[in-house]
Amino acid sequence: MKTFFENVPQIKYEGKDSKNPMAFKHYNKDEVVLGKKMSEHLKFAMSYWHTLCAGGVDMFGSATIDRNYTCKCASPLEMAKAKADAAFDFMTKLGIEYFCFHDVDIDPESENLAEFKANIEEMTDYIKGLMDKTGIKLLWGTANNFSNPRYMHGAGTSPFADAFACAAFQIRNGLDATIKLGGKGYVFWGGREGYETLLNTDMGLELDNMARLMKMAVEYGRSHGFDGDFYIEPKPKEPTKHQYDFDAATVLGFLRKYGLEKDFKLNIEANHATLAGHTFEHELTVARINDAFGSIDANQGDYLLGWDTDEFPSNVYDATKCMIQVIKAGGFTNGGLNFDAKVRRGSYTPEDIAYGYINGMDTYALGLKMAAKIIEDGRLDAMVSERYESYKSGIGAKIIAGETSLDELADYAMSLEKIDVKSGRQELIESIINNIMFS
Ligand code: XUL
Ligand code: CO
Repeated sequence: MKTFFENVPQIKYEGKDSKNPMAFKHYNKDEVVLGKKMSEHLKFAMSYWHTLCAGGVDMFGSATIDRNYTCKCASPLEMAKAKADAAFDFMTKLGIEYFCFHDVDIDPESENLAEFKANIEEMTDYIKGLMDKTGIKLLWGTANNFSNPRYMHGAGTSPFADAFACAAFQIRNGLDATIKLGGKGYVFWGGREGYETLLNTDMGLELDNMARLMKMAVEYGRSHGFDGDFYIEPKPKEPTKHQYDFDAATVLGFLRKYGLEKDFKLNIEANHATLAGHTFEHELTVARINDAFGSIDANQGDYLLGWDTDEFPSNVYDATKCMIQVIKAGGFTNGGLNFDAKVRRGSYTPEDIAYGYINGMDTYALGLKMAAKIIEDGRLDAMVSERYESYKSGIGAKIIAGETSLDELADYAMSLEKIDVKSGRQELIESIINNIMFS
């Protein structure tokens, strides 16, 4: 029988000189980098929604990608099962060990909530069978609390309690599914948790309610055996004008205000970082230094467009800077690297999806190798450490130890004949990085 990814062969590592488009040039899963296999460092995951569901619809045009996984005459559940077969076929061919999903990605949605719940139970049974057969694992699950019209004003932050209750229903399903499939993560991405105008919005109540819903989710999850991490995935805007989970720093403030920081970590997405006016590296650093680094949604935006283009990552510099942060954070524990990325609308064949993943995985394999080279070289870390040398002795050491006062510092400043402030050496550092990467 014809299968969706029939033109995608088993993808093997052939090395950097290979010209085979259906082969990895850099991702060699068993190769050891900094004492760990590449596959363990990277923990690649497939996003079910972009890979199996997105049809290429945009504001000006309809779907370009055929998403019929079996005869169009099939029932919604038969279609969902055929889609799951295609998903596991694709992951097996690419050697991707994890996947991530929203409830509605795997499950024919129904306005009859009892039927919706029954469908997800049937589909998770089916997917569990595929997981057992292939050894592929669930990285994280989530609920799509943003597409259905009932969430037009938000879900956990909706002014309408009925919509809030529906969000709770979907989160319970999402958690049940995640627990059943052994997932170690559950994501909250607040797609419509924000506002269009403050003129009709009670921001205080909406944020309190969002926290209430998250607390209920934690209580439910923990009492039903979920021992993984809850994640918030920051994003500043789109679809709403302003989203409450604006960026990593904003989310940390929210988690701490409501006492949620023990259960929640951050899922940092590259394109969301750039939409917030930050680099991906910045958001990862904020998460890391606050012990909140959890997982990654890997993709990239377009420098000229102000929305979430979710392109497959191909920028090796960004991947390198990302992997430096991942390594410094001690690597992934429950999290991993989910390709929240889609092919362009004009790249409408199943093979294009494979090319996207192959290049995305190769980009991160290169990023990992480059990050390891930069760390092993040691020059960058040494320069950073030297830059803060003044805090290792004298008055600087007293500042760090909390053993000085404003009075003592002011008198010290007045006694200085020469103020010691050195060059930042940015240009030199950038040339050293190029030298390490391309030597
Ligand atoms: C949307 C986005 C989501 C989340 C999961 O921008 O990134 O797909 O990753 O809901
Ligand atoms: Co995402």
